[in-house]
Amino acid sequence: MFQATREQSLGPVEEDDLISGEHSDAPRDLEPGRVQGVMTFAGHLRSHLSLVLQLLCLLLCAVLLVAILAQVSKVPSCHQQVPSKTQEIRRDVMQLKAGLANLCRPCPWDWTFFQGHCYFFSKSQRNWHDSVSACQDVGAQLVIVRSDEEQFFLQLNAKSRGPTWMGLSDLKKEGTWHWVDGSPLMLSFMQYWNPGEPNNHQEEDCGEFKNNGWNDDQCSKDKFWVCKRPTAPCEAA
Ligand code: MAN
Ligand code: CA
Repeated sequence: MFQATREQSLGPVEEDDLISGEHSDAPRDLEPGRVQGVMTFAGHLRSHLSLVLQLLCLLLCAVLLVAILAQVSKVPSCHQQVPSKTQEIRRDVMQLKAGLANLCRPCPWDWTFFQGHCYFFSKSQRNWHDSVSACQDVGAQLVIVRSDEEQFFLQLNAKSRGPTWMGLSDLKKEGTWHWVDGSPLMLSFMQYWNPGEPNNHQEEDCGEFKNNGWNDDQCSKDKFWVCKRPTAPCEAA
């Protein structure tokens, strides 16, 4: 219907003209690509060349756009990298802390932990004064007994090792016993002397763990010794 209407108003129009919407008054025989009113392949190509070129151009633009987008997505963004680096560092710090916590001990190697303190039981023997110095050299004291539990723990260890010096003497005044920190021996601890001790037999001014209790002996004798020091807790920074 539409075609018929146009043919009537505009005169005979080639089918291609109707499709392309073009209509020229130039003689048909002069148009290149048109032989005896029939459009050849070259003619088709020529008439659609600009459309093909436009499509090619569009395609090229699309390819270029995709290529640019692909490149841009590969470039690391500052906003993405900084937090990921920070997270990496945080993770490393957490791992190091966990490793440190595993290594962390309340007492040094070769020391024994008991009720919040560290104890060093010597393997060699020294006189009482050298034992006091040995403990001071490692930031400790020749042991001062503060509780019944501690006494039991120390006595048991000394019994298995042999006679062991403690930080107790009456060097300043015969018969008045003091610990190495200057504090007096409490009456409640007198129960730990072995039966008949302290007897000051041949001038005995230094205290030791011997068998099941305490004894006074000559300070010049070489014996094992026990050092005591506070624990060194690992700081959780
Ligand atoms: C015995 C007792 C003790 C004394 C020691 C000294 O065991 O006489 O009182 O201290 O010998 O070796
Ligand atoms: Ca004695």
